[in-house]
Amino acid sequence: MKIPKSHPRYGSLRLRHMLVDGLKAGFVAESGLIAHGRGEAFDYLLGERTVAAALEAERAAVAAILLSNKPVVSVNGNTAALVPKEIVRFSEATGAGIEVNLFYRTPEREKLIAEVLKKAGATAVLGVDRGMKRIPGLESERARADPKGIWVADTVLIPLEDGDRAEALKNAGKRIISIDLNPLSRTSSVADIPIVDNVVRAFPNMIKFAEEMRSWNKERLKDALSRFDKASCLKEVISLIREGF
Ligand code: PTJ
Repeated sequence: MKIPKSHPRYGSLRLRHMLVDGLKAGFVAESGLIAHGRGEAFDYLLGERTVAAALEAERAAVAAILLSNKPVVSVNGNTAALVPKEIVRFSEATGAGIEVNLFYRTPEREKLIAEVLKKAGATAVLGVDRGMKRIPGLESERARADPKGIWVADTVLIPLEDGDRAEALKNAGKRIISIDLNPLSRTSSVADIPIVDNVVRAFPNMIKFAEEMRSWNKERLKDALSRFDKASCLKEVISLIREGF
């Protein structure tokens, strides 16, 4: 179905259709549509915009990634459907690796997502070979970690993640940056830097920050990172939802 651009909910409907197309193509999980609906509800409560606290978290996240030795972006079905080009641009701007990691894993979905990312310009996609390691403390397929990627990463960016894996990655000593519209989720509370924003806004914002900040020296990046206060960031987002905007 073609959505008329004049439709007042055009932007929101477009995202839904990107996910439905990804489902039909076989790389978005059925539950991905339900997860998106939950995200939409929180996005609505936040006014479908990047709130100031999220923008601060995005700036801190870019500083953390630029300061890391081995940063990796974890990609699932929903993010591959919504922001494939942006993930590649972000990886180019920061040097972060790209790794496919799925909750509802099948080798077919893994392969299709790697193809989507390569079509979007990725030259290397991790997480699709044999010989994966397993993050301790996790029984789901999400435990898989590429020995050249998440396994050795010091910082992992996890958009739309489940709390169990966020916690297991954190316990494995990694710095965790989440993108999750639910500020109350376990993922948001476990993350070192929780970005409460829609991936479709967070990635473009972070690409802009990365393009500006990649010329900064370490001291300046460390200073930007040290200004970030996770507790007040989450508090601000939750009070915006409670009090309205
Ligand atoms: O592709 P797979 O197999 O790895 O499966 C992916 C899903 C998303 C189905 C899986 O990770 C899952 O079940 O996730 P959860 O536990 O439902 O968590 C998804 C979180 O992402 C929820 O807290 C949503 O509010 C949030 N969310 C949904 N859409 C967006 C979002 N956050 C940011 N941007 C969005 N567009």
